[in-house]
Amino acid sequence: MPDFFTSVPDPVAYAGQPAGDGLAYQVYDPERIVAGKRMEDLLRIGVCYWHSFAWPGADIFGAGTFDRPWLDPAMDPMDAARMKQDAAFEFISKLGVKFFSFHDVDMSPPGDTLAETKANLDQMVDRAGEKMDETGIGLLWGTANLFSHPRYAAGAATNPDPEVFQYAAAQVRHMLDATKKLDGSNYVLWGGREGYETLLNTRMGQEADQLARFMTMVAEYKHSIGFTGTLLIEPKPQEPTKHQYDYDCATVHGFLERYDLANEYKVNIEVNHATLSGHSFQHEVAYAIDNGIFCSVDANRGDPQNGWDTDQFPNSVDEMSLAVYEILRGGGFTTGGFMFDTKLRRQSIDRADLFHGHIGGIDTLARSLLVAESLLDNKTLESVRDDRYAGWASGSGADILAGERTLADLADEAVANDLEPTPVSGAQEHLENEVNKAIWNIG
Ligand code: XLS
Ligand code: NI
Ligand code: NI
Repeated sequence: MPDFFTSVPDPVAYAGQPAGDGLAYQVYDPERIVAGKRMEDLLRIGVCYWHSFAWPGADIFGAGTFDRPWLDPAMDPMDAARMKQDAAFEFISKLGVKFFSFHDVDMSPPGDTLAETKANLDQMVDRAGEKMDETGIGLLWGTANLFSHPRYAAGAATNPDPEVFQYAAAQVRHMLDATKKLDGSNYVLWGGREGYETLLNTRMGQEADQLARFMTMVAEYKHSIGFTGTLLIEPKPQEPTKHQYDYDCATVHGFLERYDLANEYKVNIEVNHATLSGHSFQHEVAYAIDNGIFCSVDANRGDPQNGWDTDQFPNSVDEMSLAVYEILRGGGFTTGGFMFDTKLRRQSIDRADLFHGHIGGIDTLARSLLVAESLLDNKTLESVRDDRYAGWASGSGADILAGERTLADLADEAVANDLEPTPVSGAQEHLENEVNKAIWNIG
């Protein structure tokens, strides 16, 4: 196919200043060294296939609005898949980022039988492999769509019907094979419809056991084929089901511990899912890092007035900086990265709009990274946190943590010494101002 995105420079470059047409990076400079690493290697930016190329811009009240010729139902499905793939790789290489992610159904059409569906996927995956070799673009993660087809209306692994579980197993096996073939860094399981609408017809305990069995089989298969990427769960509290089982990082962590899977899975934290669960994104990242399950991020944002997953492009440095700070403090990404699980608004119908969304979001992340570096270098938060917890580093505090004191012995000592702890300031406003200073002053 001839180029589709003809109105943008190839590639979009770092300009360091506002570009008149907005089609240049102001902050994202892949070569810039931040915290000892190239910015590109730290951020590990990815483009998603589904919202960007497989979604027509439809909503529940209206049809697609976007200019995506490959979604025309009159086209031969494999021709359409090839045209879509060409446009996707053109977009990603023009954007100048290193990764992408996809679901099986984003990349290839279903056949009349499961075997045909698999053959279509294999063909498109081989073709994607050639494109990846030509462009140097890598696969951040692969995943299987276990939620769109009507067969999954009552869940995939948590479906009351074992045949649906089996169908899902076939899909995941094919996508794990595909992800390995494309040398993917991770494999993601987002819960999809693993949850419930009403307890009137649901056995929660039974469904949890089914989900755990499925995840155990996935981990076993991963090892049997020698796939070395990381398996990821993507928590989400609700939507599409009223109550999703993978509610948030803490819920997922508890589940993994309960079923002895904590060594096999980490989390892919989506910003919009974090806020839907009533947490901040920073909270979810910090929880995952502190509990050893952090791996990757779906970078997007919600709208504070909407209670659903609006998947908007990230554009708040204030919100992102604190989360990126936690990521950097935790040592940065290993196999994970920032996947743009983002969609355009339905009225953004120009081909260049997809670039504007990504460029703004990537610049937001790049600037947040610089803020995070400055907060870390200046120990703005760490020196205060160190002082605040200093009592636990030695003396009685350290003894308590080491298990060397009992409740009774602490109580006796408190009475004998007439203990009277002195309150100290939490200095929240001071710290908020310090964070703002970093955001405003960073070069
Ligand atoms: C939906 C999820 C989905 C996953 C991939 O809310 O974010 O897009 O990232 O299945
Ligand atoms: Ni996501
Ligand atoms: Ni989402």
